[in-house]
Amino acid sequence: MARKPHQYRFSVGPWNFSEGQDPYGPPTRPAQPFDWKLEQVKRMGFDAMMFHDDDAVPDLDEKKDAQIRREARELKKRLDDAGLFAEIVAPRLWFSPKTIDGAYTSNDPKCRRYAIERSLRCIDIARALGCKLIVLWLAREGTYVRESKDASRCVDYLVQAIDKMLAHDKSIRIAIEPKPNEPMDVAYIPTIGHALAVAQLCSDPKRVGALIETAHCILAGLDPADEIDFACRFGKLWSIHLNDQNGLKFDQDKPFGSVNLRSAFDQVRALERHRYGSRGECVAFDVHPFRTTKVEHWSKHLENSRRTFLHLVEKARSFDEAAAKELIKDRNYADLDQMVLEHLMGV
Ligand code: GLO
Ligand code: MG
Repeated sequence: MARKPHQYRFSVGPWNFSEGQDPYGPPTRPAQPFDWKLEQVKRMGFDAMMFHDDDAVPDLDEKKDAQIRREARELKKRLDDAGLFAEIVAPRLWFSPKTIDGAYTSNDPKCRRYAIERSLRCIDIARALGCKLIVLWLAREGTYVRESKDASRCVDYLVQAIDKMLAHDKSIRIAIEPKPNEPMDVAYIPTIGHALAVAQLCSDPKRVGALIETAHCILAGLDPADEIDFACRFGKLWSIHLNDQNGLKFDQDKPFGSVNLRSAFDQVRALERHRYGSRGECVAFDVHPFRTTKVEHWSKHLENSRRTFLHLVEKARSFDEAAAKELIKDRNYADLDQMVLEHLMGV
């Protein structure tokens, strides 16, 4: 019997309304307050927002616990009023002077302690927002100089930090977002396999999973659809950042499908195959506007990514699986290849 198709829920972060600055030039759009972003998310009909801890509570390092909790509760109320929820909260562990040499894997024990303390505050914020999923993008966990750190000891540091977080709140789950490089030359958790291996060393492996980002898989030279399949086989895909990336260069965060529509189709097909979203997971687009984007087109990259995604859901659901099966049985991959192309071209 055919399974009933499920609906997807969509999520976006305030950082996805970026102002166009790059290492070579200043912003091209004026900074907007959080309320403007919230308004855009509501207007576009997205379901949820993603937060860094300091998107939710700015300057939290300067604030006392009670104030942090109060501000987070106020934000929760604004989200409730807007009919939105917080999908994830992620500690921003790459801005502070204390994370210059890494956060959990810094060579300085004081800095490692800061990173853990900050992560526990992040969990407090998530709790006040009614959010159970903490995302760890391990931005600075890696090296510029190979000999500066011991990669094996760094695995222990990562596990120790995650264990402290798991112990701080028994109801949260942690999703590791792998990325092979940028800002680091070489990162310690470059792929989903690394993330899931680290999860196995933690005190409660069931509560440690992954978030996959398309661009990060491509930067690692991997196929995003295969990474999705791999994580889903372990029941570990708890969030996803769909976007696109034109080869091996800086992390581009282009609109979903804008470089490789076929790969985007394969990613959607993998999500459909595993009924991603039917257990409450969200589809997030970690995309940025082009630097050239005018103020009046500021949200287009998000709306367009969702449009492409939904079209591809239709394409995945209308793909002639029986015909594909016959071609596979006959090892006629030439016609299978063409069948995919013609299905995408609508001919
Ligand atoms: C950067 C990451 C970043 C994270 C975000 C949430 O390359 O994709 O945008 O997704 O900080 O942790
Ligand atoms: Mg991301």
